[in-house]
Amino acid sequence: MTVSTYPRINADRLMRKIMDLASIGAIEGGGCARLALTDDDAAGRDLVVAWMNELGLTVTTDVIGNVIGTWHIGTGASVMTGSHIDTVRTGGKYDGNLGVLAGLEVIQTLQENGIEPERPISVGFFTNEEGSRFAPDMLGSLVYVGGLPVEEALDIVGIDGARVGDELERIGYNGATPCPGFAPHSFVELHIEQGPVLEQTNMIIGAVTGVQGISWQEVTVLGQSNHAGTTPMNMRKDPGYVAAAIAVFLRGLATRYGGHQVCTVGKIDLFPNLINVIPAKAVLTVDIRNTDEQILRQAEKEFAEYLIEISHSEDVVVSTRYLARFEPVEFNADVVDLISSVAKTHTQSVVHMPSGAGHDAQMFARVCPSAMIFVPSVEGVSHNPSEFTSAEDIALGTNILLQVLCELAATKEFSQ
Ligand code: HGY
Ligand code: MN
Ligand code: MN
Repeated sequence: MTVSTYPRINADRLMRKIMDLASIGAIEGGGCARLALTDDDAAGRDLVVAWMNELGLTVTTDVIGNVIGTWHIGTGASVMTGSHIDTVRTGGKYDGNLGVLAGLEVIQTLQENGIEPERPISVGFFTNEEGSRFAPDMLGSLVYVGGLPVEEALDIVGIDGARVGDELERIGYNGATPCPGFAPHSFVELHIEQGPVLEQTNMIIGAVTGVQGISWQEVTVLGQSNHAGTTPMNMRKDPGYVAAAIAVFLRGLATRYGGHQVCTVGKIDLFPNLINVIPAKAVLTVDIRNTDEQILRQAEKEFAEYLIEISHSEDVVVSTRYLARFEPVEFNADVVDLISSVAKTHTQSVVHMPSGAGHDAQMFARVCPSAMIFVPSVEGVSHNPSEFTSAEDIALGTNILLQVLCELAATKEFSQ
C-alpha cells in the first residue's frame, strides 16, 4: 500500500478520547494522577476496556493486570502497539495514554475504511509502567515477556505498603491469562518524547533507536536522632545532612560525566521529620541513567564508593537495595528504518534518537522486533501537569503509526 492509499485518522475523535481519559484522576494544572492500581487507575482501565469492546476487540487481562485488545483479522502473530495508562503523581495527559489511544484510533480508522491488515492487530496497556508506586517500572511488560516471575511481581510492596497482588484483586484486574504472554510479530509504541531534543533540533518525529540504561536504588541512612538546639555540630550523626550530600554528590557526578549521564534524587523521607529533631533515619531514592552500560556501571561504582566514604566521615550506617536495573536496549534496526522511511513520506523532520525514559517497548524488544515513534513535548516538559503535545503532532504521529502497523502486518518474519 502506498501512502496515498492509507486513510487519515480522525484527530478530533482521538483528542476527545485523550481528554476523556485525562479527566479521570484530573489534577490542578491540567494533568492527571492515576498511580498504578489505585481506584483512578482502575477507572481509567475500565474506560479503555469499554472503548476496546466498542471496537469489537477480543480483550484479555493477564495475571499481572496487563490488558490487550486484539482485532482478529489476517493470520499469524499479532502486530502489537500500546503503552501504559498509569501515571506519576504529577502526570500529564499524554505520557503513555497517547500510545494506547492512538492504537485504538488506528484500528477504528482501518475498520471504518474497510482495510484489513494481513495480521491481527493488538493494542495493550501494561501494568505499572511508571514504577512510582511499585518498583520496578515497566513491571507489567517485564512480567509479560518473562523477565520477572509473576509470583515475585505480585509480592512487590509499594511506597504506601500495599502489595501488588492485593491491589490487582481489589480493583478486579487480577486476570487469568498466563504470563509470559504470546510473542507478537512486532511491537511499535507511539510516545511523547518527554525531553527537549525534538524541539531543540526542530524535528517533529523521532525514530527511536533504543532506551538508555536505568539504575534505581533505595538508600537508607541510619544516624542518631538528637536535639537540634543542644547537639554540637561535631557530635552529630545526621542522615538529613547525608541525604542532602548524596544529592549534591550525584549532581557533581552527572556534571563531571556529561553526555547522556543523568542522576536524580526524587524522593527523600526523613524520620521523624520534625523541625527540632536531627533525623534518626533518611530513606531516599537514586535514579542513575546512561545510554552506555559501561559508563552506567562506572557511575554506580563511584556512587557506592562515595557511600562508604560518607558513612565513615558522618558516622552513620548506609545500606542500599536495587529497585530497578535495566541495561540499555537497542531497538530492531529494520523496524527503526521502517518508522523513519514511513515518517519521511509525511514529513522531512525525522531524526533517529535514543529514549531517555523507560518504556514498555524496551521489554518487548526481548521477544520481538520492536521500536518507538516519538512526537515532541513542548519545552521538553513531562511528569508535570503542564505536559503538552499539539494535536497536529499527535495526528501526524498516529498517521505514521497506522502506516507502520499496516506495513509490519504485511511483512513476513524479521531478522531479530
Ligand atoms: O522512569 C521512566 O523512565 C518511565 O517514566 N517509567
Ligand atoms: Mn511513559
Ligand atoms: Mn512516565
